[in-house]
Amino acid sequence: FRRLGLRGMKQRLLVVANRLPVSANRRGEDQWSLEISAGGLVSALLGVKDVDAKWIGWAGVNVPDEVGQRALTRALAEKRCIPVFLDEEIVHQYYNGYCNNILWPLFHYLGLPQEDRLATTRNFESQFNAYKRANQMFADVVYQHYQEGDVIWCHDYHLMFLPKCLKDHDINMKVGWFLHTPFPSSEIYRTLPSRSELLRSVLCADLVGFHTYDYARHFVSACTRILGLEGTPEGVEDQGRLTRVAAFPIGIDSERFKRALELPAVKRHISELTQRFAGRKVMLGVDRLDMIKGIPQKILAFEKFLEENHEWNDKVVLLQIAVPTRTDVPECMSPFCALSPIYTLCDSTSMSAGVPQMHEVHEIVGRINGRFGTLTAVPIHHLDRSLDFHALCALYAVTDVALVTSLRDGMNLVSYEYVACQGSKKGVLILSEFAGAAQSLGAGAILVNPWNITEVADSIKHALTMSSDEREKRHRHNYAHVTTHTAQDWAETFVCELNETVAEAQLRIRQ
Ligand code: ADQ
Repeated sequence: FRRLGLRGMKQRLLVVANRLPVSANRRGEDQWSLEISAGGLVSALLGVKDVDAKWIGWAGVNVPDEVGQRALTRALAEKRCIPVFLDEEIVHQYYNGYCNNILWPLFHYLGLPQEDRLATTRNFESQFNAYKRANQMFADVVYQHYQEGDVIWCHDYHLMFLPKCLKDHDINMKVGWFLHTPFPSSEIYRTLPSRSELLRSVLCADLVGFHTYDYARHFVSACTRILGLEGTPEGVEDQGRLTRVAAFPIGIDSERFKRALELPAVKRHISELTQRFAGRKVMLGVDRLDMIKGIPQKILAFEKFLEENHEWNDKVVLLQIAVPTRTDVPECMSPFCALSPIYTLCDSTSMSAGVPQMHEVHEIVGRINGRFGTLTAVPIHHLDRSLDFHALCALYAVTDVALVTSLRDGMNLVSYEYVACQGSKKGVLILSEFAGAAQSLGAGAILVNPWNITEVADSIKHALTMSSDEREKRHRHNYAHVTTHTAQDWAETFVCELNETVAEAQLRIRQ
């Protein structure tokens, strides 16, 4: 409370993200049913004391009529959410196009799809214009709800133009922007045609945050190399005005996971799973079906492990839970055509996954199960779906090894969630060195290059045969990190830092 420096008042916080943390279903002309999705950001902000937060974002549905819009606005108000209404065309150009077909792959060091490259280049300008229009629509809703002193926290690559829109409207707004994905090396970033305009807009924010120090450093180098501005240890300076740039690694609400493990329903799941897989080691992958998550590479590595370690056939099972996300983004580079193998509110729909990748994964899984399965057991259980929270916690708890092999990932919360649920089992985490989480869990996890399937296969063997002493030691390190660097700390630190940054800037002006 003191850290927020609010002198007895609750800090009003407007959280602006592409998606609201709800799914909305229309039940009639003026009837909506809403379900809150408890993503990382939601639980992070719920845990921050003395903050009065409201959400501004798109509800993920097209509502062309005014009756529907008014009804949805009313229903959302009860959940402290404020909708931005985007029509189908703008969603297509801004969201499917510019955000998910251009920024998402670029920020994850993946190339554009070969067949789409020219079309993307041709459509670039119209998609960028739609992106700016959409950002302006978010800003318009912020203006309607803004009160002096509010903190405005903009999230992610969908809203890089928003800080500029807000500051153009009122220079005194306290604006922070946080990126949930990696920020790529300036050598990659500089290929973006709208590179300067986006950087200049982000620099309008008072505080710019990233998951890791490396992403922050890449951003500062992009500003120095592309805009010719001065990078300082504090951030980026432009004509005497400082934009503070820093790393704020996100965490999870680890207590929520620990509490869930005590629930009878979760205990029941755990005992069912334990019986079901008795006599076999269980390995787990939980990912969105997105090219950045490296699911095909992970399964190929598992195949290699089985090929080279016949004694493990029938004694280990891989459970891969892959929730399909977006299927309407023109797909998708094969994950193998990346530029460089040598590259919650979590927005549940912002991933360019797509049907072809699902087919690719099915094909590999079918082949491996055909090759190594028996009449009574298969080595891979692959599910194309999301699991509810209790089932997910139970799976995390019974698993001997978790495999997180993202080709790139801003942070990766699955690795944190797994560790939080492993209090008694002390399972092993195999973690991609290209996930932000590698910087915090690197000392406890086995780090791998996900492109090197031989290395991943060897790590699987190492994990399965690891001594209990080593497992214990590795787990202790990770558990201490996950339970002390929580989502609440992350959100509180960001908001505090934003308040302080603005206060210091005002002081400098007065002096
Ligand atoms: P995501 O790419 O969505 O987030 P991640 O951080 O792993 O990646 O979070 C995924 C969340 O979805 C986790 O809470 C997980 O439990 C849940 N989830 C995934 N698959 C699921 C399934 N099949 N069933 C049920 N739940 C599932 C983006 C960035 C990340 C960054 C986060 C937060 O891409 O790098 O860590 O934002 O900043």
